[in-house]
Amino acid sequence: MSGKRAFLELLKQEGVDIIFGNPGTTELPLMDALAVESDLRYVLALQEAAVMAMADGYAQASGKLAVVNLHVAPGLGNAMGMLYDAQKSGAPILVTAGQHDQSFNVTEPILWADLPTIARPLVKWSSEVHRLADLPRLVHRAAKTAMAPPTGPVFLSLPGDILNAEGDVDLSAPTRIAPRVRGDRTAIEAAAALLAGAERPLIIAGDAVAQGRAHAELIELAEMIGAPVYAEFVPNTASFPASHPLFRGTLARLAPAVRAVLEQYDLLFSAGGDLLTLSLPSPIEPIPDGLAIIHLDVDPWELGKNFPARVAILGDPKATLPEISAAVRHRMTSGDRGRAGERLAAVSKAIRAEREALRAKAKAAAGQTPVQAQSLFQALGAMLPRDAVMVEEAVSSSPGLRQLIDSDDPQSFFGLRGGGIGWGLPAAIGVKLALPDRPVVALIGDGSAMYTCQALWTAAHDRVAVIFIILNNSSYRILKQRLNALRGHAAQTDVYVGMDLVDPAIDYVGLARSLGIAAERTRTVAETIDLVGKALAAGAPMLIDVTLDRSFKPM
Ligand SMILES: Cc1ncc(C[n+]2csc(CCOP(=O)(O)OP(=O)(O)O)c2C)c(N)n1
Ligand SMILES: [Mg+2]
Repeated sequence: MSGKRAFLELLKQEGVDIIFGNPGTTELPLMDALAVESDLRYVLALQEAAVMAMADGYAQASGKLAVVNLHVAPGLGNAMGMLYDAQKSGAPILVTAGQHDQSFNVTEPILWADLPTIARPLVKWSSEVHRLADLPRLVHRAAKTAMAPPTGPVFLSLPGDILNAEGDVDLSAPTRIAPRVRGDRTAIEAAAALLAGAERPLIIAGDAVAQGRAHAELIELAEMIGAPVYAEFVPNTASFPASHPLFRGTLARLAPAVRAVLEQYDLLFSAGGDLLTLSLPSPIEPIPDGLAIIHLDVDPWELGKNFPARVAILGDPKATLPEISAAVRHRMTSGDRGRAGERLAAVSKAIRAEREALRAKAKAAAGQTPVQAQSLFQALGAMLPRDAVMVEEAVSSSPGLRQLIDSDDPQSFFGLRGGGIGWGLPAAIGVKLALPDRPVVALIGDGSAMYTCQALWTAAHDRVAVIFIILNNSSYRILKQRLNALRGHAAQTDVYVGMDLVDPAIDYVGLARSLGIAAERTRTVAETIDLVGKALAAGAPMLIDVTLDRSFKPM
């Protein structure tokens, strides 16, 4: 068997059905093998950042191994920003790149560099194949490592001489590490003792809850102790059903805002929640003194990483939460149960009132032009079918999004965890490829869309029916907000250098149409909703460029 054929057979053994890539000469052996391959689909993206983010969306939405194939050092280089995002979201991706023949590399040919070294800081494991006989072991090791909790990207360099070599190849077989690791019994009892008697508990729900499909298990615990559930600081999954009465929305990424919330509580239970990825330094400690922390996570690195945990449990939420709930139930006195019941009623009532107020405010502004983002989200929330999947890179427009659009099942929402913008537009394509029967709506900032707008061509070419909504405030609004808050020269002179996307205004409609996507500009919520309805019915990709309010100063 040839190396190139063996590689494809190995991927199929690993359950792979799509390779996301952008080819060059060093990938030609692979492209040659794909010419006679019918079980693996090659999805071409026209820039490597788009390739990587598509694979990320696909991996997250499918829970399966995604495969990426890039072109030597510049191809890998272009993909690095999105590889960073994939690392932060723990997307299981086998990133591969073609390399020159090993005997040629000593001359330092064009595009050559030491690829595993470049990829290494952003992946769980990084290597190169040096003998055809090692190819199966290394591919299986790569796939096993990417899929092992905590999941994440891995890198494998594929020299041309390995792909072109012929020999007897034993394909061997995949390994999957069973993910349902149960937490330590003693730690579970210690956690239960704290939870049963807590006066003012809160829960932060993280990605592991959605990835492990543990909504029901977390709901059981939250209702039992009457605790509100916050989405973690940078939510990139629906870690809790948005319409549940205890869902309190997303915490901010700034220490003072986090502290203001946490000060209301005496016990924090983090179910795989991120503690804490903040976006700016602050002299204010986000965690108040006296807030006890119970931290459950699939990744030992995250446990107590920044703040000491009173109880740290290494375990999978799906497997461990029922044991915690059982232990809490066993320990709760009738007094505890009474107080928890009162909390459940009071917290649900407060959350309902808050949500209704937010909805009413958004509705009241629905006729305004330019469009207010929250009014658009409210209207979308009211019209989208229950199985709609949101992909979010709304940046400064994101507050309130999770409360205004009900994303209720674990695959119903994907957001930008890593912070490297340009992720959302291609990620939405990957999500739709993973969930072809569900409507996928991507909410993308105008600035963010420009990093990877080439992905629109892939949506057109591969008929991937995503509805792309460009939240167009013709600016890097979040940067203006942050710069204004610094109260420096920019705030005094009202000059914001490098943050206005005007003169010329970007023609997203023309851009999308040039790449084969139907597109329209809208100036009202009503027009936008009307178009979304038409796009849903058409089942084809569409871009809607919504002119948003660009004001950024606090009222
Ligand atoms: C790869 C990358 N480059 C630059 C940045 C810095 N950055 C963060 S937000 C932002 C602007 C986002 O603009 P837009 O998508 O229009 O959202 P808005 O702030 O207007 O809501 C920039 C440039 C980043 N996070 N990632
Ligand atoms: Mg913008």
